[in-house]
Order: sequence, then structure tokens, then C-alpha cells
Amino acid sequence: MKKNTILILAVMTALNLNAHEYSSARPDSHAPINVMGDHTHNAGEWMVSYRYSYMEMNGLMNGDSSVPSSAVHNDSTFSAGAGMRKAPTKMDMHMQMLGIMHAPTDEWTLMLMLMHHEKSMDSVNNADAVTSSESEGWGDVRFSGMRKFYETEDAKAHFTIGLSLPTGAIDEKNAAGTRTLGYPMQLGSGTFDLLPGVTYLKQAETWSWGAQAHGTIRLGDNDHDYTLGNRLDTHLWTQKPMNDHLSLGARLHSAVWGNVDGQDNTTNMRSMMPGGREDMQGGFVTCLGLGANYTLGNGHRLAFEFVKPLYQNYDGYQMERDWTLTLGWQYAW
Ligand SMILES: [Cu+2]
Repeated sequence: MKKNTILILAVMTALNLNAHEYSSARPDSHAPINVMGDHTHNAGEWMVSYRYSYMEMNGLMNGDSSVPSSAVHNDSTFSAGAGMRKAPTKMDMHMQMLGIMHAPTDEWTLMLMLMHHEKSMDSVNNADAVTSSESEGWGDVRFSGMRKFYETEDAKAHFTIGLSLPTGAIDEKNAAGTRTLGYPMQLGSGTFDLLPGVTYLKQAETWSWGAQAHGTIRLGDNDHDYTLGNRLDTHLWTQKPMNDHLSLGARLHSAVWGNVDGQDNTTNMRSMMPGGREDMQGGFVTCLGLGANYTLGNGHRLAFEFVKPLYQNYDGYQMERDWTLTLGWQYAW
């Protein structure tokens, strides 16, 4: 054989080895379970999903340092002459999410998401008396459309544009029904929120990775005359299939969100507790998620992810995030 022919054959072989066709059947073709709107579907496909997520928060932070409850009780900078009466000590959040996806065409995938929240928070006053507050109910409903704009043999990308409807309550009250709970205990934003995003997915023969940036832009004021802060979430993940069914994954998630604009006009808790202050709601968190995706091969998928914060920094006194566990089931046909 001529040298040229050998060279061409060698190049073709190398190309062939690298060529990998994107497989939606692989367990790692879906992102780690805490990434929403990570994938698109082919025309005519449907998918339903259920997620359960539990988050635990423990203790207080100010900026990026842990502080004791007494810091809140003694901090006189926020109310004239005295600190705030109540400091949160512990918060649990159970969230359930129901999702439906459908692709009317190969370019567009539509998604509807319903959320249900159960929150409970303990606070301590300066006499060491603990009180609990609870809220429970449906959150904001989200409609999204995902439009594929880039596709090669082993990579794809899509834009997301979504709208969150103000279906979640913003008037959850204390047990006595005498006052509205703080901002973190409410179930919705009370505003229509725009949800733009962009997602990139790359699948190699033996591993895959993906990235997503996702915004939450609040439109206008809610019925209580305030607006929650805008928010930006970014996810970077990599996953490795162990066999046809199981993949293991790691995800880096960063989120930054602003303070509340305006002030809840139904109650004034600015001098009572940090959760009632519009200037103590913003923050920045970077977390590491470790989890697994499992596909049963008949359309059903199971997944879990355990998330631990690596760094957190808050405006004023806010609860420290401890850990989150998410379990998910998905069924596509
Ligand atoms: Cu789907």
C-alpha cells in the first residue's frame, strides 16, 4: 500500500474511534436529578417525573461566618437600641415536584412543573424560649419551552424560556393566625417570573458532561407590595456510566440571588427577626452534589443526589444550609 493510503486509513480509524453518537438511552443522558430542564425530547415523546427533596438548615450565618443566636439578640444596629427578638435556629424543607414534558416537534420540548412545599422553622428568643412556625401548600407553577439550537453527533444545546405563575401563597401566617410569616417561609414569589436558561450537553464514549445557566427574573410587585430578588443558578456536571443502567455523577452548583425589593405591607417584622427583613434575604451559595442515575431500560428512571454546600455567603443573618437529599423518578414514552 502507498504511504498516503495508509495515512488516510489511519486517520479514518482514529475518527471512527472518536465518533460517538449521542445516546438518549444512556443513564447519563439525563443530568443529575437537581438540574431542571436539562434535556429535550424527540417529537411525539412524553415524560412524567416526580421529585422529592429534603433540605436541612442549621444555625445562623452572617456573611460567610457562623454566628450564635445571641448575635441577633444583641445586634442593636438594626433596631433602635435593641437587637431583634427572634433568631432562627433550625429549618426543614420538604419539596415535592411533579413534572410533565412533551415534545410537539424535534426542536421544541414543553415542560410543566408543579411544586408542593412543607416548611418548618424553629426560632429562639433572648430568654431561650423556642417557637416553631410552619407553612405548607402548593408553590408557583412553571411553564417552560426548550428550543434546541445546536446539535452534533455527540453534543447538543438548547435555550429555555419559561414563566412562573404566582400560584404559591405569600400570606402564610403563624399558628395563632395573627401575623404573616417571614419571606423564607412563604410558598411563592407572588409575582410572574421569567425563567430564561441555556443548557449544553456533551457525551463522550465513556463519560459525559454538561452545563446550564438559569435565571429567575421577577416581573413587577406582588399583592403585598414587594418583589423577591432576581436569581441566577449555574450547574456544571460530569457523569460516568458504570454499565448500561447505572451512572455516577458529580455536580457543582452556584446560585446568587438578591434581597427583597419593597417590604411586605401586611406585617412589620423588621425589628422582630431576620426573616422579616427585606435586606437580609440575598445570598450566594456554591454546592457539590454527588449522585446516581439508574435506568430500568423500559422508560423508567430512578435517581438520587446528595448535596453539601462548599461555600455560603449571606446578606445579614440567615440560616446556614446543611445538606439536601433529592430522590427522583421519571417515566418517558
Ligand atoms: Cu424529559
